[in-house]
Amino acid sequence: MKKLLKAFKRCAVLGAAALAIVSLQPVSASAATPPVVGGTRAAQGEFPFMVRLSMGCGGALYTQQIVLTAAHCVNGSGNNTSITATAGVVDLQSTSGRVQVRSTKVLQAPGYNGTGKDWALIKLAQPINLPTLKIATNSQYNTGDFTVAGWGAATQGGGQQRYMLKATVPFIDDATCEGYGGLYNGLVPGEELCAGFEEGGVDTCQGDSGGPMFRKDTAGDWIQVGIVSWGDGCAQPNAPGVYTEVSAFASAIASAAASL
Ligand code: 4AZ
Repeated sequence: MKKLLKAFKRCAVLGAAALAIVSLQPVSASAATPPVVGGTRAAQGEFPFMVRLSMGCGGALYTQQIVLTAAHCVNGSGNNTSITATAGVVDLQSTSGRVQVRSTKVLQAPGYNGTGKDWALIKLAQPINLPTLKIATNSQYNTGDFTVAGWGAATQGGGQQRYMLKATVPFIDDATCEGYGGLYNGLVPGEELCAGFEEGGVDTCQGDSGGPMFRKDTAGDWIQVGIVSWGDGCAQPNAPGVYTEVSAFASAIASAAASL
């Protein structure tokens, strides 16, 4: 089980590395029916905190100089100048407004072993002058409808995307999620949140990993409640997306960021 999950995640990152994107994800219900498009294009500037990472993952600006992403998107902790973060654009090929900054350090979640704790921080060489995304510090926003966004595959097994896609996915409670069985028996309820539609059709996918799942808070500001982590394929029925439960790690993330 753990091995399966790890293999899946590793595969996701390697696959994405070729083109480097994350995606939201429509999938055909069957060969005979038209594709269900679960994602739509994000507008330029709509999610200014979104980051595309060169290994083929997503992320979000936790501060202007620190990106919050998934632990399975990085190799470990320490000095690391090999990652490029791209921000400021929905079109990765547009040079207008695009900001690209290298990493200096990576901090993978303490205790990460492939199950749960799927978060990591990447320190950038320079701050990026764009809005940051605040993170949930308690469970009050861990239900409802969530927004997901990224440049990952738009169909299961498909290519990475040039333009950022977005979608809305509803919360699924832990018991329902574990009830899907298979890989979902490996859910870590205190550390992971599930979201998606029982019927499938809308989901995150390969290359969206590390990107944020977010919603509005009572002040009307975006707040990050999840990090794209894993799933059994993409947008299949009874196989929702699984997200790192950010509120469970808010203190650890803040301490780690202060140490970078
Ligand atoms: C991935 O491979 C991946 N459907 C991300 C999200 C989901 C599945 C796979 C959820 O990066």
